[in-house]
Amino acid sequence: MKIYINGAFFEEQDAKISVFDHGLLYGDGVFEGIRFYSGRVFKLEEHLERLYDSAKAILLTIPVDLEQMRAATLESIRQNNLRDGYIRLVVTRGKGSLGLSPENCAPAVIIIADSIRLYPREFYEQGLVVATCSTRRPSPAALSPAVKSLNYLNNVMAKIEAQNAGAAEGLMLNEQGFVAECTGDNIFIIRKGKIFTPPVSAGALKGITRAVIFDLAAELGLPIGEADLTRYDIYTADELFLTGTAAEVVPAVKLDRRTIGDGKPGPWTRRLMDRFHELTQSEGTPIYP
Ligand code: PXG
Repeated sequence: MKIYINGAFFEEQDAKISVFDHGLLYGDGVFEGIRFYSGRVFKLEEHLERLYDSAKAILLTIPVDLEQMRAATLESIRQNNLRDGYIRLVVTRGKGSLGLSPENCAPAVIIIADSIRLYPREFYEQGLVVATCSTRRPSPAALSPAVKSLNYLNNVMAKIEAQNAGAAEGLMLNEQGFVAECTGDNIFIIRKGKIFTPPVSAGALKGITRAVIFDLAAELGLPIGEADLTRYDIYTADELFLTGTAAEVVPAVKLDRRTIGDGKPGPWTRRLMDRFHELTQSEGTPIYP
């Protein structure tokens, strides 16, 4: 595997960053996870835009411009001869001194292009089991949930909680007790022919896959909107599904031992999954000329 660090490619065993990197010391940095399908990168521009927006929000100057980042991303996939997989873009505050201040740091850009370990097929056919975590999403006053930062400890704790509860995913609430999202995925319910998802102000990441669902709902004539949701709204929904770059669109059939709808992936969820799959196979930025 060839990994990009600051303009050069390294074999995995030589792809190293400093122990003084503030990404390691403080989780100070931002990242993106991007998928590519059949030789095309899905929603590349949206991911790049979010990366630069996240960096701007934390006063991190990415040392390459967006065009160079796009070129380096595509080159990372080509260097590894991949047509289907996952790319992780990471920008850390870089090597500095011990101490929180980033003033002497030199930001580092890391690009890892890899094949992807997919969720088991039965998750898509039978639906996931979800459990509510006691770990809450941090308040937007602490750190905007729109920033995709390297600080994922909160999500990691929630993921462990979900696994300990025997669930594949964990539902995270915000400080007010409204639904925010899952540990690495956005959440949607369908009730009486309408789709709802929490607003970013409730602690949800502005997911790229989430935005695709808004487009697909419009295309299918399915009314969609943002709403503050409680666990009750999920327990009593007709359908439930999660979205994320890694998970794509995945149905969920249980939350906290309550069966959602009839306990099977719902008809609208299936249509959205099918259309999403078609989109991933028909659009995207070409990797190879
Ligand atoms: N919420 C959070 C907190 C995320 O990290 C999403 C929602 C979905 O957003 P996109 O843009 O991908 O539709 C994410 C992103 C993992 C993993 O291992 C998942 C993400 C990030 C890092 C790791 O499952 N998802």
